[in-house]
Amino acid sequence: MGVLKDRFKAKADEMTTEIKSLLKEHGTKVIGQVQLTQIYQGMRGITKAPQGNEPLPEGLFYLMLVGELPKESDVTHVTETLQRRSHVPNHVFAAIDALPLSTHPMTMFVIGVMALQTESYFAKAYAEGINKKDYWLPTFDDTILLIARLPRIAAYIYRRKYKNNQHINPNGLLDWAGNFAHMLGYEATSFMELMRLYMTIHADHEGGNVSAHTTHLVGSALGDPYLSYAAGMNGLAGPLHGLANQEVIKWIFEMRDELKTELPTNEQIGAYVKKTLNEGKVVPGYGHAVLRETDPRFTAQMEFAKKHIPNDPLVKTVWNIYETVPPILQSLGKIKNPWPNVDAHSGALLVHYGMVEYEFYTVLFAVSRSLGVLASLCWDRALGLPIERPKSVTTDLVKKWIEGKDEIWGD
Ligand code: NMX
Ligand code: MLT
Repeated sequence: MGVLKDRFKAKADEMTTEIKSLLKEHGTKVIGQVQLTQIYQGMRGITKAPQGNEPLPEGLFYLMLVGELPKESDVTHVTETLQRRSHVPNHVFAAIDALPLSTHPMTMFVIGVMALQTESYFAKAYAEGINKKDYWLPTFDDTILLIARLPRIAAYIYRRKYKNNQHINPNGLLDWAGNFAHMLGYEATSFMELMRLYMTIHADHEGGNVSAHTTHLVGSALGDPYLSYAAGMNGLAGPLHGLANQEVIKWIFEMRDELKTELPTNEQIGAYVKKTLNEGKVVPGYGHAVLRETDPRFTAQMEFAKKHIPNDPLVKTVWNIYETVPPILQSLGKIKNPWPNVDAHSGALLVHYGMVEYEFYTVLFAVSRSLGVLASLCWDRALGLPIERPKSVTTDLVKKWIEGKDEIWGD
């Protein structure tokens, strides 16, 4: 872990100095205006983060921690660091085993993470009175251990719930995502490649999405990485966020059942979309709070499918839905982004390789998301970011402010 930790520390020190000097010189500069609609619409559009790219997930993790593209040896170093720390204590499995098999996999997953919280270095160090300038150190150690262990917990849940409790030992020679595929029970090279892509593209999406923001928020109260990540994953389990990936496949399967065809025509899809909307439901996998175009992660998966499985009927249906849905959503006149998001494509790829248990899909998203939200948490601690506490006002106060009778935006 030494090299990664040293490089992270060096970067964090540099950034701390830079931020201090920025604040000293420009601390009172106004960076933008907040409109009333933004407050009522979830505080979006206020911050932006740079985009990443698409290497092995370990490489992306290195990039998010160190801020530089890794060399091959750096990626290998991260892989080996994670491999050496993947042991999960038995009480975590016992906690999962205590739940009925009918429990949703995301509930099992978050309970598994919470059971693992017994291992938190940060919680122990805080109880022993750690100096605040050193918070980042046990946060970093927790982060590495948690990321190393999550695939094992997730695979345990999958094999327990869907494969008669027949578990598969880790393969210490494989990379993080490849080993995850192996423990899930999928040995095909193409599935391992899919897992590497999947784990990379779901890792991060700015800091404002529900799971990242929740992890940051809970971490801002100095919740350790286990508490913070588990909270974030409870956010991911919402159907408008990460659970949308299961909803997409469920929706397509229901459509195929109702229409009694494996490959519905665009006309049939259009009629089914209108029926969904008339029933007051959302079309899962479409729309986004921030993006205003086809999600590049959808396109990355489409490219993967074009290369590996272009004739799969479910994949073709996903592409036909892509042709059909946007004009219908657009015609409603209220949807800001009628294009598909990351969740519109992922399930069809998994089904192709035999992973048909769609209730499990959000757990895959969660394992990947650990890379982004935990790298961010290391940065939060290294920069000494404060507790988050947005001002909260009533609609009565807003009305008085509009009438000029109250001042609500002061300190
Ligand atoms: N189907 C039907 N209605 C929609 C959809 C959709 N796919 N997307 C947005 N709308 C509605 C939305 O419910 C709202 O209706 P109303 O005014 O009646 O409340 C209206 O259009 C305006 O919403 P927007 O401002 O365009 O979208 P918002 O930023 O509020 O929501 C999502 C973004 C992603 C929550 C929304 O597009 C949605 O519910 N999509 C379906 C669920 C989904 O795919 N979520 C996954 C997002 C990606 N992820 O992984 O997290
Ligand atoms: C995500 O990856 O978290 C989704 O795109 C949702 C978002 O960014 O709000």
